[in-house]
Order: sequence, then structure tokens, then C-alpha cells
Amino acid sequence: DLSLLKSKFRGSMLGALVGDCTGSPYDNGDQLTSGMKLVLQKSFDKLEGPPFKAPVVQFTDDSAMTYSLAKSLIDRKELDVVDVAKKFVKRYYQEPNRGYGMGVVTVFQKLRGNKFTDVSSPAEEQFNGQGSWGNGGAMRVAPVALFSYENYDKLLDTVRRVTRITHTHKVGIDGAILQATAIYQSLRLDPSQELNVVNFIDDLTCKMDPIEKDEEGLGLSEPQPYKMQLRVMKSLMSEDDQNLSDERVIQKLGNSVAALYSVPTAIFCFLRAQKPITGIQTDNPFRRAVQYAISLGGDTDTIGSMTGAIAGAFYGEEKINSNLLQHCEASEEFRILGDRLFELSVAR
Ligand code: F2R
Ligand code: MG
Ligand code: MG
Repeated sequence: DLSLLKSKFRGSMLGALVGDCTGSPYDNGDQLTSGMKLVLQKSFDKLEGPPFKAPVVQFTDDSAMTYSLAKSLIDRKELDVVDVAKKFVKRYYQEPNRGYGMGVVTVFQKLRGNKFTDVSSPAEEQFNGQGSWGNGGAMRVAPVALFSYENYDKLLDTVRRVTRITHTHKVGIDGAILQATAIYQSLRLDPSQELNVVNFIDDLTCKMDPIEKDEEGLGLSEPQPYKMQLRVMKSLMSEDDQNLSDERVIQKLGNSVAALYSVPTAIFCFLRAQKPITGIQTDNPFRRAVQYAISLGGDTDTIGSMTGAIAGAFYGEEKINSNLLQHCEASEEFRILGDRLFELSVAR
């Protein structure tokens, strides 16, 4: 059904934007108090309610980089890493106050300094040559999952190359792969059927196994850390809803700027929100997923955005409240980017 698939492409781009815009006001690294969770509930209620005039809710670096990446794939019709790097840097210097990661700014400065003659070294030099394991690769990856809809090997290659512009630590790259894979799987599922959570996690685990095979020598405490997080996720999903406090989820999966402690959390939020969650009052499962992700605190814009991109790819645009979209900066542009990516990778 091509119209459903088109709606899913739009849904993933718009979901990424909505999660970023609605999550950014709570992005101070802390857990949300019960009072803040109530503010979050009321804020969603208001944004989804009858139209009212207010300044748009602004997006942050997550959506700025997602936009640049989508635009480059659409303009070039293939991955051109120099063009992506130029677009990232241009946008950063146009609007440096969008809440970029502390480290990634050095990459932008070096890229501008070498006039894009070397787009590899700046990221490789980060953190004394370790590279960044931040979630900056994963947070912007939705357009790659859409662009590579037809071909999973192309997805892997494209995610790796585009992530390496800023993030070269294997855990940063594999986090982007896991996020793109979750979107890739969600695009293929029928939202009118109940999602089989165990199958969804097992499919992710099978795909991550070969990707994490060559991790010896990286000094990681866990040889296949994302597979480990997927195991934890599966066990949490089997627990009784009443016992699953936010504190336990944060302690088990994390809510930080590290890809390892945020990408699995986003996937978990999407999966858990298939069913009602105590304290989140809505019948809409897309909103439930994003609101739940934000309510876990920590890196709220990014975990909200990654959850939104996966949930939007599963449910499609129809489940994203149109009043809420009106309040998010650049939502029309993100819808158009979804359409262009659809034309490029499916309709073509
Ligand atoms: N920067 C933020 N949030 C901070 C608060 C923003 C506030 N609202 C404001 O407006 O000022 N958010 C954005 O950054 C995250 C994505 O970051 P990215 O692109 O991965 O950047 P970076 O700098 O590469 O990594 C982030 C931090 O992770 C730590 N880190 C990464 N690799 C490391 C390594 N190998 N060794 C040690 N530390 C490492 C560093 O602290 C990095 O600064 C998103 O949340 C986005 O929204
Ligand atoms: Mg941000
Ligand atoms: Mg963030």
C-alpha cells in the first residue's frame, strides 16, 4: 500500500521533529519531577487541543542535522559526504545556538578550517583519537533509513559513512545503525495489526549480531553492548507494567547523551507505548511513546526525537496530531522532505 508507506515516510521525519521540539524544554540532563511530568502532560494536551496563537516550539541540533542530511540525500540522490559535511557546518555557523554537543563543534571548526579537503580526520581526532560515542549520529539518521528503504546493505554502508563525519567511535556508529534499523523494521510493519514486541527485538538482535562481532580490542566492558541492551529491553518488556518504574528503566537502559544509553531507551519507549502506560494520559500511541520518552528525563530532546522517528515510521503521519504539528517549527518542510525521500527511494 503506497499511500500508507508515504504516510510512514512523512511520519518518521515529522516524528523526529516533534520529539525534538516537545522534548527540548525538559533537556537539562535531570530526571523529571512528578510536577514536571504533569507540566509535560498539560503541555501536550494544550498543543494538541484547539488552535491557539503562540510562537512556534523551536527545534534543536537534532532536527537541524536531520534536515541537512535529508536535503543533501535529496539534492545529490546519493550519499555525498563532503556535501553533507558542508551542510552541517553551514547550518551550525548560521545558527550556533541550537544546543549542539560540546565536542562536535570542534569537528565543525576543523572542517571549516581545512575547507572540506579532509572530512575524515576531524572526527577521528575527537576525544584523544577515540572518536565520539555521543548519540549525535543516531539522532539524525532517520533520512538514511528512508533513503535506503529498499536495501539493508545500502543502509548499513550509508549510516556508517554519514556517521563517521562526526562520530568514529564504534559504539557511536553502531548506535546509529541500531536506530536506523529500528526505523527500517517499523516501516515494514502494518500499524493496524498488533506489533509483536518479542519478534521486533529478536529481529534487531539478529541484525546487530554480525555488526557487533568485531569489537574485541575496543576495551568495552561488554563485547556486544547493544545486544546486551536488547536483552535487557526484552526482559523489561516482559515485566508487569505496575512494577516498571521510570527509575528502573533509567537505571537499566539509561537516558544520557551516550548512544549506548539512549538509542535502546528510545526503542523501548516505542515498544512499551503500544499499550497504556500509568501516568501518561492519552489514547494516541504515537503521543504516548514520545511523551513517555521525554518523561524519562535526561537527554529528552534526543530520546524524544529518536522515539518519534521510530513511532512515526510505524504509525504514519495520521497518528501525529495536526494541531501539535502546527506548533512545531518547520513541520511543513519536514513533511516535504519525507515526500521527497519517498519519491527517491520508493516511487522511483
Ligand atoms: N548538547 C546537548 N545537550 C546539552 C544541553 C543543551 C542545552 N539545552 C543547551 O541548549 O545548551 N544536546 C545535543 O548533544 C547531543 C548530541 O551530541 P553529539 O552530536 O553526539 O556531540 P558530541 O560532543 O560528539 O558528544 C556528546 C558528549 O558525549 C560525551 N562524549 C562523547 N564521546 C566521548 C568520548 N569518547 N569520551 C568522553 N566523552 C565523550 C562528551 O561529553 C560529549 O560532549 C544530543 O543530546 C543533542 O541534543
Ligand atoms: Mg538537541
Ligand atoms: Mg539532546
